[in-house]
Amino acid sequence: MRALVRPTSRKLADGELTHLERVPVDIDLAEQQWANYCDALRTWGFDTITVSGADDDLPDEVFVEDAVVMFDDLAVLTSPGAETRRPETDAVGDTLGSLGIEVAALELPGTLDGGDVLKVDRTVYVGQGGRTNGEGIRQLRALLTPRGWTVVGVPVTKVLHLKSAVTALPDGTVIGFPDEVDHPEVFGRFLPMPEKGAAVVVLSEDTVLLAASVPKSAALIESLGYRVISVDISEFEKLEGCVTCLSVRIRS
Ligand code: CIR
Repeated sequence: MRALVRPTSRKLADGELTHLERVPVDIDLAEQQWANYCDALRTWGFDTITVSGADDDLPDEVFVEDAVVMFDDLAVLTSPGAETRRPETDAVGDTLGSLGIEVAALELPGTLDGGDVLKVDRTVYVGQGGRTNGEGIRQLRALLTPRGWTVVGVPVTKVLHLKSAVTALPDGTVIGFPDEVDHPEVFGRFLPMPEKGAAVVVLSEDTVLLAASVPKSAALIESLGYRVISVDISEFEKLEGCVTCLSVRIRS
């Protein structure tokens, strides 16, 4: 298993903000937290593939999940909804191409951020909100339907991305903090979490990665029979990032 990661720009503090106030960021701490996050991925069996060099003109580039989404062996380069983030896909596409991975790309006027894409089995929930528009969803559906995926659009109004609000446990149960979830009834099984930002990265069938900022949710998930790995990502949370956005898992 492999995971795509991208080092942080030293200008992370200048990244896009939608729902939070801008606060100072400790960039050295951010770099350390990013290294620890990558270590956790490697500990759980992922080879990390680093997208070429940090580019200080792309403050949000560390949030690599927004630039590409994997569907089986196909990588779909997104069409980021924030203008400042559009150039991020170039280096991601180059890295994937050099690995021999098949790459498709969404195009303007369609916009879609990877943070809006939640896969549960063969269903692809796509948040339609500030960053992703209907044309972006339409293009993704056209690419994926012939490949056996069902694309389901979900309005998102309360948070930046669909996956800021909801992610899925390995058993397919969708979890999230109810105040941040627009339409919990859309998901087959929805389990409320006690804290904002209770997002998981699935590391294996019985292990998930959570942010250190959500200990009650970690305890709840542990009580359901999962092993929970916690990582501190405080500096990325200041920029509206969560654990999912720092990597793209390639399971082929
Ligand atoms: C942004 O607003 O685009 C970045 N500051 C944060 C992106 C976080 N991405 C994600 O949760 N998938």
